[in-house]
Amino acid sequence: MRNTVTLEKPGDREDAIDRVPSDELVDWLRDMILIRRFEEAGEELSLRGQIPGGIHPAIGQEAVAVGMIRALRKDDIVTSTHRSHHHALAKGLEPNLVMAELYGKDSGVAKGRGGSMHLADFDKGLWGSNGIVGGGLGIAMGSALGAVQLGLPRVSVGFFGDGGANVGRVWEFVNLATVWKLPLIAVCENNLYAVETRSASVTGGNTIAERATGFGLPSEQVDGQDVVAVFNAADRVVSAAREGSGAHFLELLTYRYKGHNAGEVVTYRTEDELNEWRTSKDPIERFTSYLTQKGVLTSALLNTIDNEVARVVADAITFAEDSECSAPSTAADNVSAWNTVNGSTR
Ligand SMILES: Cc1ncc(C[n+]2csc(CCOP(=O)(O)OP(=O)(O)O)c2C)c(N)n1
Ligand SMILES: [Mg+2]
Repeated sequence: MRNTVTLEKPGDREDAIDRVPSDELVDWLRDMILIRRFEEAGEELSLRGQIPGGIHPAIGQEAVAVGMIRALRKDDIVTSTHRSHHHALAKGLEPNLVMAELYGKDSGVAKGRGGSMHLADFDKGLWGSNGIVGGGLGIAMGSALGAVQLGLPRVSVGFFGDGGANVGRVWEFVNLATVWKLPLIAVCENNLYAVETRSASVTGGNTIAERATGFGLPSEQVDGQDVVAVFNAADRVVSAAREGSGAHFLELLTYRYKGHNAGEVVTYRTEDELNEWRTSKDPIERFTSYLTQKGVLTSALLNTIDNEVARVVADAITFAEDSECSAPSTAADNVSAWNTVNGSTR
């Protein structure tokens, strides 16, 4: 691993994980297993042609979403990327409505207009997944600026990938968020690849986290396969940002087990590399062991969770398949331009 830039940790503060009740920790594991099973089902449905358009599974990246988002309050804001289902489910969007959106059905979170890359639920604080690499961070920055202007105590988290970290606009957002001391957490979800490109082959400097320090931002690189480490880091920066310390940067090291999109034939990495991540760093396995050692999880409880999650995913598929597509006559609804389809001039 390359050099790490660590954020100063207040000496008198216990790790945030120690304050989380046991039943909540079990909920985190349930969320992580739900994300994995939802994504596995989504990939299979996509390959069978049930889901139109592409999807980008986040299998392997569950701890990033759950660890970050569990450190937030419900009214804190998240913006996501093209790889977004894990963020959406961790932010509390209903699996039925997310699955229906992937199917392009009227009952989906965006009425089937957006699909996988345009999940949004303003009531739940998800201000959109985003097909424009690095674009979501700008929306999170706008949300953080809005919070300051309106005097709202909310914090905004903008996710982007290692590919996004090589896009100029990301650093424009980071710069302004620093200068304006916005309550923004910029989170680079570094899964080592951008489509077929190995991040290390196109990324200068020691770490992505270190780049942020050049803008004067507190910045930290964290093991993104350890939900406890992600949560502890997230809690530190979210609390600090909420108290007015300004923007923060986290680089979370993670790995996607599947191709860039469902069905991609992966030719650009070795089986050994994949197996190493799957066997020795799997976030669900690691958290399962952690909870078992803590005496919080038994194999019977894990079995119950597995069965519950299987039911939730099966119900989501049934819900999506039974839902209707939007009526063609509504195709131009919510289009913010003169509506010439049905003759209205607004
Ligand atoms: C501005 C822009 N450029 C290029 C693309 C095509 N594209 C889609 S995903 C992607 C790779 C993104 O990699 P990364 O940011 O590491 O996210 P990951 O897919 O690994 O989650 C690219 C280049 C795009 N969607 N938007
Ligand atoms: Mg990537």
